[in-house]
Amino acid sequence: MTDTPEFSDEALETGRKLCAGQVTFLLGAADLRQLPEADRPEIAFAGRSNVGKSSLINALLNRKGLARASAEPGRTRELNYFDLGEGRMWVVDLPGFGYAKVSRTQVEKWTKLTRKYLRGRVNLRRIFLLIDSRRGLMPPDLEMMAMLDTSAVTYQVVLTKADKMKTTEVEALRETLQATLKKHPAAHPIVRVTSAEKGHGLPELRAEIGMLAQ
Ligand SMILES: Nc1nc2c(ncn2[C@@H]2O[C@H](COP(=O)(O)OP(=O)(O)O)[C@@H](O)[C@H]2O)c(=O)[nH]1
Ligand SMILES: [Mg+2]
Repeated sequence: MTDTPEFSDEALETGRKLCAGQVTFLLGAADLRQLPEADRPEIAFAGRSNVGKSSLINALLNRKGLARASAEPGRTRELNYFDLGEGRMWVVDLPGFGYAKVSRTQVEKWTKLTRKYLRGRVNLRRIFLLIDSRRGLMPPDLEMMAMLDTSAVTYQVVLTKADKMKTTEVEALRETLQATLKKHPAAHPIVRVTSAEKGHGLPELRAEIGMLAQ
């Protein structure tokens, strides 16, 4: 995975510093009325259950305890808010989707909440849509992308668990996805490849976050 440098040393350092800053769990919101003020840039992480969302957020922010905060029973169906850098940015862990055992009523509830959130959150800068490197795009991911396209929120695909695949395979998937994403109006053209386990791609993702916090 030899990328030509896309970020300046300064951008990488800005991202590193931001993500090494204080991060605290604020609240889990089951209703949009509970959301904190839209007074700062906001980013959100979305993905199918088990895609590696908690692991990636923890690895990015160098915090082991965060996952626990948002993995308490019930919390997994809420929008979990973290305050990054003492007021610099809201980081949101969106409820996982596509979980087979969830009832239809719960899916409908999730869809309604997410759609309202995506349409109404004015400070939302970008959604990171996590995709498992071993699986690629699955039907629930395509549904999520359709929802993001109609909400006109920029989303960037982030491949997770890259350590479980050969570099050539991950790169081929990245290329295919980037071609597919050209047809999606709200999609960011670059797909990021990450491994929460090995740390691959984390400095670059932190640099993106640092730029979004400006
Ligand atoms: N090999 C590998 N496994 C990972 C990675 N990230 C997550 N996992 C594993 O994938 C499973 C789901 O991870 P989790 O972060 O809880 O997913 P979530 O449901 O999306 O929050 C766990 O067993 C993790 O240990 C990674 O980068 N590499
Ligand atoms: Mg999780």
